[in-house]
Amino acid sequence: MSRAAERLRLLINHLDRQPAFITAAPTFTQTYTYSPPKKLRYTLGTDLLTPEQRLFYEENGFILIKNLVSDEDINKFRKEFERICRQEVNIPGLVVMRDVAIAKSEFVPDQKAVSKLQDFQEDPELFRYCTLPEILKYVECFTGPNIMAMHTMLINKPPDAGNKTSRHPMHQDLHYFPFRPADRIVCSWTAMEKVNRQNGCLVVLPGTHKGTLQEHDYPEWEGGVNKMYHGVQTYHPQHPRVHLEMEKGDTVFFHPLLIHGSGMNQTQGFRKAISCHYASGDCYYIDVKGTTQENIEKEVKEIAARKYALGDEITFKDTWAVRGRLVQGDRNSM
Ligand SMILES: O=C(O)CCC(=O)C(=O)O
Repeated sequence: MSRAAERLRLLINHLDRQPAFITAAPTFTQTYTYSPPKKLRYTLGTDLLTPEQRLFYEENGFILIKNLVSDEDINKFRKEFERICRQEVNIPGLVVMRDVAIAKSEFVPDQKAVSKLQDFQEDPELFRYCTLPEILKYVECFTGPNIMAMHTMLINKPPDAGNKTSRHPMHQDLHYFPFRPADRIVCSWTAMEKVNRQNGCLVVLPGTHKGTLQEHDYPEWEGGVNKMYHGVQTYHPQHPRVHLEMEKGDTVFFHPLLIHGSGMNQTQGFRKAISCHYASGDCYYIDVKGTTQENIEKEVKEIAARKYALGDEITFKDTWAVRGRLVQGDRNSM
């Protein structure tokens, strides 16, 4: 890790806290198939996924598992979210985001002001989501046994204020990641309540994970766009879409090249989901210079430099390396 990264790590108060609550669980004792059928590229041969489930992910780039996370755990995550909104806890590194429409209006107290929490890896209660055995056993089917939790979010999609800013533009998550290979990265996204078209469920374009990383930028939306909500500039509007309507606890796992987004929240309630992006501990960092990711690299570096009063020395890689947490097996190259 570079000197700048060390300093960043220090600044966000990582060095003096114990890594104790994030114990890397021993590798699952699942039997690995030594020679998986050649055609299966996106999934690994653990004993968990049925052949039908593997084929579904291979073809579509996502898989939905019903009723995976317990009500009890989700209720605990919800309570912790409310505590954070009431500012009863101060979590190092946590990013609290506000919807662009709400941020511009007068101050709205508590959770109504918060559209998303990012980087909750230092919050023991929320980070427990990333270590749940029921989640990790699926993650392992995509990443293999060494698992890093790289990016965490609790999304609290607000009722739309009338200008459609509660939408999330269609995008590929890999746009944000300077690590590879893409096939050993996966997102888990768990509904914290019933999600449907009315309150803005996830929308995915099945099969798009087989394509390449597209150019992303801020969409030109009249009502404004939330910070960092880049969208794909070119995808075929006729591509079949699937609206992932889910019940509380249902979890979707999806590939980082899958084009996805979410619709407007047309209800009066907040639509909550919790998610983590995982990568294999054997993934490696890449230099995004000269690629479509240069714009996001620039934006992330500017935000990190401002937030932690650092200069140009901070790298895109550093901003990820300090946030990543080992949750199972070995951290070999991340
Ligand atoms: O939960 C949502 O509305 C979409 C979240 C998402 O795709 C993201 O933040 O990358």
